[in-house]
Amino acid sequence: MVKNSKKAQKIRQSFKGNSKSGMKKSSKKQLRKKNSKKIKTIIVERKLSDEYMKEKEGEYFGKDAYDIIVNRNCDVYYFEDNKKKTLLKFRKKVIPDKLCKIGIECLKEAAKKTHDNRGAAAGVLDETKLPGYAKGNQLIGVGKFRAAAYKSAIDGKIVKNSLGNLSQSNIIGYFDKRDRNFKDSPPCRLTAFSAQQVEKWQKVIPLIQSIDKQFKKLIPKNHRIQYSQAHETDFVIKDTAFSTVTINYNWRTALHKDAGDLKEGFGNLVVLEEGKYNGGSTGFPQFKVGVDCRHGDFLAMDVHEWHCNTEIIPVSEDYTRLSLVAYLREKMVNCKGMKFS
Ligand SMILES: O=C(O)CCC(=O)C(=O)O
Ligand SMILES: [Fe+2]
Repeated sequence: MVKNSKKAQKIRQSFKGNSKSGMKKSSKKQLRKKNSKKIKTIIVERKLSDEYMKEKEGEYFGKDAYDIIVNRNCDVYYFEDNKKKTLLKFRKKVIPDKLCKIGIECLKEAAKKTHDNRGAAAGVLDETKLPGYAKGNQLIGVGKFRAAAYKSAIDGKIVKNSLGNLSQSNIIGYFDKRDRNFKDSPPCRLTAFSAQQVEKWQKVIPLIQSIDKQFKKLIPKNHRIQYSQAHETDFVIKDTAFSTVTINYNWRTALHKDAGDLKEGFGNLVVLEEGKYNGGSTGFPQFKVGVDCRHGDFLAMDVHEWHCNTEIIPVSEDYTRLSLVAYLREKMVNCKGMKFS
């Protein structure tokens, strides 16, 4: 009988080894667990020209602009000049929940504060989105998403002040520019949040260290370069490779590349959530790939490639999408030897 023959035994064994349906429930579970940790590799290509992308700077891209919006662990690469380049690495739920909660608690209000300096990311200039002080005044040197100055309607004076649409985007940590409101402001300094809300700033540092840990693990080469440059000065967040963290509240970015950060560095994005919303995926439309980065997830991304967000669609009445981008400001190195106290 086939049942007891050696051949049948062999068949049964190979069935056990290769087929999921031949497995016991517990080993099926183990496999699922293993697979969920598995890192998917995706190879992408530049599908749209650089000229086209430049033309679209400051404009929004919907989810139909992407072939894929990933929501599981993956590494995304492309080949250029015979080299394999990393576009992004994405890891689900790697930031401890306790630190995420502290992040929301300490940073939500600060991120809500509007600023006019996010350039293309804040979208094409729109009269209704301009800062109050510029409304009703004649703008000078008007570009697609920035004006160079404005003429005061009260006294006719020209105020040189680069401005764009308001956005709920702020920075914490250190900054490598003087404060335009203070004559004697030093070239490198603490940001307003870190200088004025010391307790919250201190509480949030373990979260920033946790972001750094992921950065080091996933993109070690760039981390090494960025870390050593960051530690050339005192303007560095503890033992991390970061000088600064951008915090965005429920804000959809338009097509942009980040500026002011170290070219050899990498962008490190974490999202913290409250309530429910859909969308808000972070995408690279030139490569037609996006990422649905959610609460506690970590996304290492090449912020020097064009990126933007899909629309954020509220589900619950109140919701929070707080995104944190940790990086090193490149001019910080010019403040070698300077003390910030
Ligand atoms: O919130 C995001 O997903 C992206 C944020 C971003 O690109 C930025 O702040 O420069
Ligand atoms: Fe960005």
